[in-house]
Amino acid sequence: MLKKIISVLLIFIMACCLVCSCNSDQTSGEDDLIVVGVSQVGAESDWRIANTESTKAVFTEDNGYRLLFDDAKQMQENQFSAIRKFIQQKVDYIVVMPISEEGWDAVLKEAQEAGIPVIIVDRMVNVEDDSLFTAHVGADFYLEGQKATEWMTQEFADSEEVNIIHIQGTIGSTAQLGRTQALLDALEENSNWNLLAQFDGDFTQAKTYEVISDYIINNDVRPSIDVVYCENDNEAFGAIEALEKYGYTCGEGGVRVISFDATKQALELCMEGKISLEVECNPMLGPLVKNVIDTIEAGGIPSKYQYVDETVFTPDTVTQEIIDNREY
Ligand code: GZL
Repeated sequence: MLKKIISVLLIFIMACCLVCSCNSDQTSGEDDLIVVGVSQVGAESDWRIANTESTKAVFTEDNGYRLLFDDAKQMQENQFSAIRKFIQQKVDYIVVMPISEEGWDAVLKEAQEAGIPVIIVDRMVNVEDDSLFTAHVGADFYLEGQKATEWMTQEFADSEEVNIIHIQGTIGSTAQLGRTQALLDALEENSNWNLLAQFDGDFTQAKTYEVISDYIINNDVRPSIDVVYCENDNEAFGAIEALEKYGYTCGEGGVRVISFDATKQALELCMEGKISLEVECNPMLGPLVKNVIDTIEAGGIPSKYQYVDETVFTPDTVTQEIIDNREY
């Protein structure tokens, strides 16, 4: 009889232990790891995939981190849900690559009230109170656009007319806002520049192929195009595909395709002459984000804003060595 009671008791105790270990949130049981919740936009472009890889490469257990990664599939509401889940899980830090600038005040306030530092990466958030985030690591997108329009000014210095098609990135994203504003400002300054059409390419190859194809076939007269200003490389791939399908040549003497990001595949097209200008936008931001967290962990105060250094490439400056050594 006694043996029976003891075995029932043992089974009961084991069951309790099992239930407790299943109920613990994802952040317990590894007290020495720094838990980082990352909300990523999606996987819409080569740039984004490289940015994700750069983030995952630094937040590893070997480096002392536990990474909770969420892909929002380009929907802002999924980012809000992910951040609220990270708060429930009591992560140590939240990293957000915001899809667009607006709408972040409430959810970032919840993170602040939970005492969790938030680091904004790549694009920016437009919030009333910038204490809602600890630091921003990214690029100066207006400057990127200025680099492109300065090149256009030199390239077309002797042209009477410059006919431009503008393919915008995800509307409301900082990258789109900055790159677009630079072009609009340059259009104001150059009265011989004509904006033939402006489309939302959503940073994807498929959308850009579709809008340029529709534009060409729905025009009574075959449009005379000098420049297609694409706000990222995947849009440039779609533009080249559509232009070549309808008999345009891309490059010197033809349509000048301008692009942003400077991924490997785009630099190969640039070296080929099909992309006339590549403005670099560096996705390898993981180490900079880790540096922000390491600074805080060491009791320091990180810089509020950190911009990455970026350059431009033309068919005359791209080399196979540059392409072979490229991280993305
Ligand atoms: C820029 C980044 C943009 C890239 C696109 O930092 O936000 O989003 O230029 C990506 O390729 O989709």
